[in-house]
Amino acid sequence: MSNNHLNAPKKTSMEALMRAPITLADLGWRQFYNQQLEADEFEITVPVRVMAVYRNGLHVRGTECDKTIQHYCPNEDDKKATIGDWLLLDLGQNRAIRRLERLSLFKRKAPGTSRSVQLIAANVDTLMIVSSCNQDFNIARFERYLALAQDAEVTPVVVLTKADQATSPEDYRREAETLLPNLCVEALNATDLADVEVLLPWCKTGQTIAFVGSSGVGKSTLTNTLMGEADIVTQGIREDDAKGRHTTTHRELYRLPYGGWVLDTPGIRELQLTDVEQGLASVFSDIEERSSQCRFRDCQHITEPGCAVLAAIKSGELEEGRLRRWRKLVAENERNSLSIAEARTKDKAFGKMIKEALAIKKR
Ligand SMILES: Nc1nc2c(ncn2[C@@H]2O[C@H](COP(=O)(O)OP(=O)(O)OP(=O)(O)O)[C@@H](O)[C@H]2O)c(=O)[nH]1
Ligand SMILES: [Mg+2]
Ligand SMILES: [Zn+2]
Repeated sequence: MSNNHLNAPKKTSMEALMRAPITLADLGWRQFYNQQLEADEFEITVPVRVMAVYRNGLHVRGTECDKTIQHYCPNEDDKKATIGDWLLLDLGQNRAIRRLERLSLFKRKAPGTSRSVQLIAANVDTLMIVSSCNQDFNIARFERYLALAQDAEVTPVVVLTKADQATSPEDYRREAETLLPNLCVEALNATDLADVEVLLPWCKTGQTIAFVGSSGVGKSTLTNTLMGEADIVTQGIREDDAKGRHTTTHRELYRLPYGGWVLDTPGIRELQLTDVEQGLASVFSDIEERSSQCRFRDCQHITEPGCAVLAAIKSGELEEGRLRRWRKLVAENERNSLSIAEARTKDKAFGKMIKEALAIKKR
C-alpha cells in the first residue's frame, strides 16, 4: 500500500457538485490551453471539453453549456476530436471552430484490416491500466499499455483487481512492479470503496483518469465504486439499452464526487501499437541502452559478434522472453505506423486527383 491516501481529495455530495457552477479549472482547463487562445477568440468563442463521442455528434461541456454539437472535422485523423479534447465553440453557430493542442493523446491502430488510427482519448492525466489477480495478468499486455502511457507522457498506474479472490495478490503486485522503475501498482477489490480509495490522489479537481484493459477486469466496477451514490454508469445502463452501453465503443467522461473525471472504456481485445517509438524505447530502456553498446550500430541482436544485448542474456541480466517481446512490439509498431502513413498518402493523392478532375470539368 502506498502513502497516497494522505493527500486524498475530499468527497463532495453529488447534489452539491451539481448545484455549484462549474469552472474551467473544474473541467480540467490548464495554462497550456489558455496560451493557445488568440485575443479575438475570447469574444466569439468559448472553450468546451468533449465529454462523449457519438456517431452523430459530440457531447461537449463548458462553463455555460452542456450540449451536443456536430462532429469536428470527422475526415482528418489529426484534426478529429476525441473524448477529453478541448474545442473552441462558436457562440453563434452550434459548431467548433478549432481544436486546441493536446497535453496527451492515446491512440491505436484501428482493429481489423483497416489501415487507420483510432483515437482513444485526449488530455488524460493518469492511465489506469487494469488487470486482475488471475489468468488475465499478462506481462506482455502490460508492456503494450505502458508504451502507450510513456509515449503520451502520461503517468501510468497499474490496478490489479479481484485481489479478494486471489490467494496471494502480493505476488502479482510485486511482479507488476518490475515492469518500470517507480511504477505505482495497487492490488485491490474493485467493489470495495475502502480499497479503491488508494486511487483518490489521482482523482482531484480537474484531474482526468482513464481505465483501460481487457473486458471483464473491472473497469466499470471501479468507475461505479468511485462514483458512489451517483452511480451514473449503472444508471445509464438502466435508462438505455444495456447492450448499447457495454458492448459498443461508447466512452464517456464522468465527474467524480472528488472533483476529477473518469473515463471508463470498453474492453480492448487487442491493443495494436502505432507511432509509439518513444514509448517503447522508454518501457524497454534496459534493452535500448544495451543496444547502444553493441559493436555494430545496426546490430539486430541475433548472432552478431560483440552484441551487448546477447551478452546480457547470456549473463542472465536480461530475460530472453523480454527481448522477444521487445522485438515483436518494435516490428508491430513500425509495420502499423508505416501502413497507416501509406494509406494516408494514398487517400490524399486520391482526394487531389478528384479535385483536379472536378476543376477540369468546370473549365
Ligand atoms: N470479487 C470481485 N469481483 C470483481 C472485481 N472487479 C470486478 N469484478 C466483477 O467482474 C465482473 C466484470 O466487471 P466489469 O466492471 O463489468 O468489467 P469491465 O472491465 O468493465 O468489462 P468490459 O466493460 O467488458 O470491458 C463483474 O461481475 C464485477 O462485479 C473485484 O475486484 N472483486
Ligand atoms: Mg465495462
Ligand atoms: Zn546487439
